[in-house]
Amino acid sequence: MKIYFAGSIRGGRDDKELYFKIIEILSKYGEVLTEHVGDKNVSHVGEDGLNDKYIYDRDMKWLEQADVVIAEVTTPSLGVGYEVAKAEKDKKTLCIYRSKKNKHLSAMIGGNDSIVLREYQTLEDLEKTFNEFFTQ
Ligand code: 6IA
Repeated sequence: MKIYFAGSIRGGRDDKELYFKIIEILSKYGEVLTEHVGDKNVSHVGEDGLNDKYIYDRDMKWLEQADVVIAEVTTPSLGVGYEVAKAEKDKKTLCIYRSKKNKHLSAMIGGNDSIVLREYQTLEDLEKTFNEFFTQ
């Protein structure tokens, strides 16, 4: 099982430690192709020394290879939105988010029947969500 995990990079790195923990949980279900998303050393400017064309080509290749795509969409990110739009065409796609006061999820995700959308607050919630998602 190849898993593409998407999370904000230039959209903001507030949740990078959470992404790391999510990737740890996801690793129980398969190979996470995008471990750098949870790398604490990757700042909002991205991965050191890699140019945008290299990153785009590499990530699109991984996205094609992936069996499932899981996106953490609490922090709005153009890149994550783009990846979800590509993935939903032909892959099982799960978007996870934490609802926050005065922050509303994009209707392009919230109103999208092509993806599975699950709200969560704790990692225990996520464990259950992933269990369901991977056993369906
Ligand atoms: O728009 P964002 O940067 O927030 O998009 C984040 C999403 O796009 C993630 O799910 C990644 O898979 C992908 N992505 C975007 N930028 C990068 C990146 N470095 N490194 C790895 N994945 C990325 C950015 C640029 C760097 C050369 C300074």
